[in-house]
Amino acid sequence: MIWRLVTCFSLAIIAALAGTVSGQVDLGSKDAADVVVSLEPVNATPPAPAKPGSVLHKNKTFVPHVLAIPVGTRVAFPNRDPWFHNAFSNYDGQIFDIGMHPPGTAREVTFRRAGIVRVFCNIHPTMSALIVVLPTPHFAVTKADGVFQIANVPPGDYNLRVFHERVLPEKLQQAERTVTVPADGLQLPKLTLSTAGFIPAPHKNKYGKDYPPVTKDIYPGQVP
Ligand SMILES: [Cu+2]
Repeated sequence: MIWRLVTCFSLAIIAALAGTVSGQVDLGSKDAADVVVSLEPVNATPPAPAKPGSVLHKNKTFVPHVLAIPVGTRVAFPNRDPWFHNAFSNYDGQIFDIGMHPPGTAREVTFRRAGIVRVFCNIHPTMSALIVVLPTPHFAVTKADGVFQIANVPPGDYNLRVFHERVLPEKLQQAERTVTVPADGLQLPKLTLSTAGFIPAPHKNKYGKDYPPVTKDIYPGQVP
């Protein structure tokens, strides 16, 4: 009982010593959504992830388009459409393929390596998502106004990193910096990123081939 009280007291102290890190990203346009801002502890091992994540298949769209998770997180792919979907990644963040995925069911994948996982559907070429797997539980994804808040950050030194799919890797690297977070949190100066030089490129299907010119939805009972 005493130990339980001591533990509760210790957790209360840790919570009291954790602050909110907030700021805003400027992408040079009205839409500054889907920028992932993360704080990686310089000298501490981050705790294991707790909550599973999810990426829906809905209206032939992955929702959300950008999901940020700590390493080791399980992500479900529930299919909320009346036709089959698929989710796969052939990129080096983590290679996976959940196969033909019927309506009303969910498949799960655990992401065990930090990196950017580019997710596509092998049936619908317009579908894409990004799963940003981070070596830290301290992160946020911006909304359209670019504002972000990372709550419950313990005081200490952190590497601040950013990711956005239309910002070139060298520019993302230039935006990295070390920040010291005090016990009462930190308001960061505006982070300005540029999408200049980005050229969108069509992706291949899971066999590394171009998608067929006409894609057909596959309903339960149909032979793919
Ligand atoms: Cu699909």
